[in-house]
Amino acid sequence: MLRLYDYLESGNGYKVRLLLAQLGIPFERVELDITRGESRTDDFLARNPNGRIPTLELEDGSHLAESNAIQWYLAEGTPLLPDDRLLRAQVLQWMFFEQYSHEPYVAVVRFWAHQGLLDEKGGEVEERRRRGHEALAVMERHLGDHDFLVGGAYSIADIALYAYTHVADEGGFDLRPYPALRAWLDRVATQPGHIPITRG
Ligand SMILES: N[C@@H](CCC(=O)N[C@@H](CS)C(=O)NCC(=O)O)C(=O)O
Repeated sequence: MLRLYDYLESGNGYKVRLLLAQLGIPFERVELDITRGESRTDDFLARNPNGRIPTLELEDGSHLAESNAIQWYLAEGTPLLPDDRLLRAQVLQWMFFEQYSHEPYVAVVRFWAHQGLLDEKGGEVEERRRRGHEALAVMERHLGDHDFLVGGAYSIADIALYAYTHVADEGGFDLRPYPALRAWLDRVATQPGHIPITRG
């Protein structure tokens, strides 16, 4: 059986949990408390030298890290990853956007808020919120005339960006200025097999 090294609060972990649930793939979840260094033990570093969850252990004992790479691996051959060459590249386009222009701002400020670090981080918080809003505005423009991010159908690109966008308010991001984005959040949350971030 697949084994997912995970941390329940993590949107990166949630991407994989949500996809596994929607594909109906059974898996064992191993919760690591990343705030107590449990992803930096010798045992875990042997599984992922980068010391981060999510990390997926495959049936043959090999390991795969990086949430979007794991999603790509799991979704291959399913309706959640298109066959068409251009659509596949567009899925990657949104996943790279998520990692470079969205997650470092929207996810990181939420993590700081959860850890009570907002005062300590000072002006960095507002700068990251500004950059996070830039990413949300890009999504809003696209979703103004598209139901889903790629090809008119729900895909792993939507999962990648849903994970931290739907909890952005926890980092102080007000989503009221983004009506198309909020309608998309509702569409994603009503896809078959959807589970909340709080469920392991
Ligand atoms: N780019 C990676 C980011 C993974 C990541 O930053 N994981 C965080 C939790 S969301 C983590 O494991 N942090 C623990 C640590 O850095 O020790 C992905 O998409 O999976």
